[in-house]
Amino acid sequence: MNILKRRSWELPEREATPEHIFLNRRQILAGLVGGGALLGSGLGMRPAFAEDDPSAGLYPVQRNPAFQLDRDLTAEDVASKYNNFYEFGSHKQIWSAAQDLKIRPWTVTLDGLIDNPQTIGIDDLLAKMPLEERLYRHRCVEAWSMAVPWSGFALADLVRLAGPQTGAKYLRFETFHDPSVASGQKQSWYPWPYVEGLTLEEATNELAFMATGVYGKPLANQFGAPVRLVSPWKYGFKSIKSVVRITFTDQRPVSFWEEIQPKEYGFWANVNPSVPHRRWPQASEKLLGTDERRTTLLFNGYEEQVAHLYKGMKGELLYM
Ligand SMILES: Nc1nc2c(c(=O)[nH]1)N[C@H]1C(S)=C(S)[C@@H](COP(=O)(O)O)O[C@H]1N2
Ligand SMILES: [Mo]
Repeated sequence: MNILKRRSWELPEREATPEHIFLNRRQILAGLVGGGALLGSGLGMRPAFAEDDPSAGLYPVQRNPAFQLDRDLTAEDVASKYNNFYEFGSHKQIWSAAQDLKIRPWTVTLDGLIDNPQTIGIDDLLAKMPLEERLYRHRCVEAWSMAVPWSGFALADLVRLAGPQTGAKYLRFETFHDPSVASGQKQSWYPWPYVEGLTLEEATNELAFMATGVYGKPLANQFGAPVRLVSPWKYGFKSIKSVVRITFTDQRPVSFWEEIQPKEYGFWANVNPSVPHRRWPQASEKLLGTDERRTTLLFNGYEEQVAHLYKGMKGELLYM
């Protein structure tokens, strides 16, 4: 009876509960082999975070006080062990598998309709960009949310570096493609590599951010190291991880999820509590790591910063 009554939108919550059990088991397991310090060597497991990241010395960076939260930060341990990163599996416990991703050397290619096409090493890029910390909410389309301190730089600064030409209307972002490291990419029914897109206007909005760190350290692999997009007024799937290419184009990009299921996932994907997903409501969200559910806010609470971008747009599915 319960099974029949259970709606699909409850899935994320159901997955969230077993997560605690998973963690407890892991801790117990660690205890059995003599403590957390052995996690890296015992049992063939890898440490959750790369200690040898060459950019470690850059963090922590100064917090930008313009970005305030209406809730507590999600605990680091919770946010780093509940991730969507389909390249490493279609479940939430990918943090361990994601440690296989080699994040040096790493280059980001800027190409398309720009004056300064280039392929730039991540450390050169980090040296060029003014880094800051921002506290942002993050709302997954699956109706869970978190609040995290990202470090990185405004996407607008990267756009300036690229020098868009007239005619450039969109940014098309692409994730790495390496099935030998990311076993999810061996699943050929997914349209790899992961692709996302923004309009140039969205990309130069003050909120659009490229994260290179989180919790005062370089990004751990599972968060999308070494550089990922953060567009907090949109559903989380827009915030593409481990970016290797940004193409400036006059064509609207078709994103990974849009290609898989265009009836459920569109280009705009702005958060709106009154527009349900086809299979579940979006009115509220579960705060990761707590028992709390909260009412979801229009544009995830960033209405003031972004609502003007969509004023007067007609015939667009802005909220899926
Ligand atoms: N390349 C890539 N980027 C991705 C995803 C993914 O599977 N692959 N998942 C997206 C989804 S659905 C969400 S909710 C966020 C999750 O980010 P987090 O794991 O840092 O919380 O990453 C987004 N970016
Ligand atoms: Mo998501």
